[in-house]
Amino acid sequence: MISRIDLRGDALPTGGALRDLLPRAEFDVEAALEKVRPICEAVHHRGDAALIDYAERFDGVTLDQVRVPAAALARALEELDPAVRAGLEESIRRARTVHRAQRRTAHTTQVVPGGTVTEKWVPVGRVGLYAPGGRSVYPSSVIMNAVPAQEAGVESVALASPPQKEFGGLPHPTILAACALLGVDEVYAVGGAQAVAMFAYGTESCAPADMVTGPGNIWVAAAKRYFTGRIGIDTEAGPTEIAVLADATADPVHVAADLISQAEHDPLAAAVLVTDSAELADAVEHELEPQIAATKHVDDRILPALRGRQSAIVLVDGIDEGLRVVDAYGAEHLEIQTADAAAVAQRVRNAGAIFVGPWSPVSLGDYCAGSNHVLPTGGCACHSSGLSVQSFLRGIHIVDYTREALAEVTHHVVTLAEAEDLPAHGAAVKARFGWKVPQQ
Ligand code: HSO
Ligand code: ZN
Repeated sequence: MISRIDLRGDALPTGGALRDLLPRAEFDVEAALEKVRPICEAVHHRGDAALIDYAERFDGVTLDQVRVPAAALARALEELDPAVRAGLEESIRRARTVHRAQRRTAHTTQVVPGGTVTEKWVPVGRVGLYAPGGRSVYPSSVIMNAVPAQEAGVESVALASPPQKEFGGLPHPTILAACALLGVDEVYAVGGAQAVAMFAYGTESCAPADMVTGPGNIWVAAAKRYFTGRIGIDTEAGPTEIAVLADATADPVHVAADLISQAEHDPLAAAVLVTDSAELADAVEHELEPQIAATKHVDDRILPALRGRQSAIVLVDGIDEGLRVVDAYGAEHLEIQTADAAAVAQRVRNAGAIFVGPWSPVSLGDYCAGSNHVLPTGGCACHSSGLSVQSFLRGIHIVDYTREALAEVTHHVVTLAEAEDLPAHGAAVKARFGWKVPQQ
């Protein structure tokens, strides 16, 4: 069902060698780049006409416009199941509480008397959010993208999601309803790489955006890579991952349920259990079968995910070694199911988000913890964070020196400029003092 990697006994390898022992799914964004290039160029040159052509070709719908009319958003909200509406509203409320607390205020540092540097935080002007269609219609992801952008103060927030044949060429109604609940009223029925291109270049209907965020398939990831440097992006989203660091005190029923919960997303999803208890490993494996038998998405997603090379039970000598393994892996989601879980969680360095103890499953974080579920995958947690208010802010330094404060440091500037063979740099300062270095 799920492979085992036994790292007990010998000393663990270090650094990259340890990481290489923990295989990941193939997700070759580079290969997809070649395919998205002509799509992006077509959108650049033909604008809305190209978007309409791709909707016909990839989504099987004939659109006469790509912008979703306001009435369709209002209707989707009216027709939304009240229980789903209540769940989305609670999710939005909790996410707003957490993300509001992430706002940053300007800070001024007096470097010397008369010389200050202020760092002010300015939201990105316009953001394009992407919400997938098909297998992954997640209104929760609309929330996780829109809330941090809104709380950061982004003035213009638009969303694209693929047109759905069964909904008359509109994006899925729960996506539209989530937009309506969030106050996102600029929505486009555009999917895949072409949606990223629409936001990057702009078209007749859609103004260009400064940044594109949100999960998507490999084509969306490739388009984000294509536009890197031109627009801002969040990290490229790969298949979802859960790692569980557990000891003998963990409940195998919980651990198995949580592994299955993320395997449910995708045949390439990764479920990794790291434990120092062979008994727990056996019990979890034993528990997987009945739980899988009782759920949906078994043959198309859960079984291929658990059997895939990206999923494993990793046996280690102790929790210290387990921590080294989960740090080397850098999971998108990491659960700590050990004695004294909060203390163990404090010692983790690499993870997109950490879920502590038996009552904080990843599914809670997916919907209603208040935390963000757009998180770094593929080991990017070693250098990047999940989506937050910070993702949508730019810190701008404001340098403000008086004549005296500049005079005092001029000799250093001139010396450093000369050391770099850039005399005009030094001259630009000396010009203010009669082309001389002022006396100290
Ligand atoms: N676990 C997914 C997000 C999600 N789960 C959406 C349910 N809906 C990646 O973090
Ligand atoms: Zn999930």
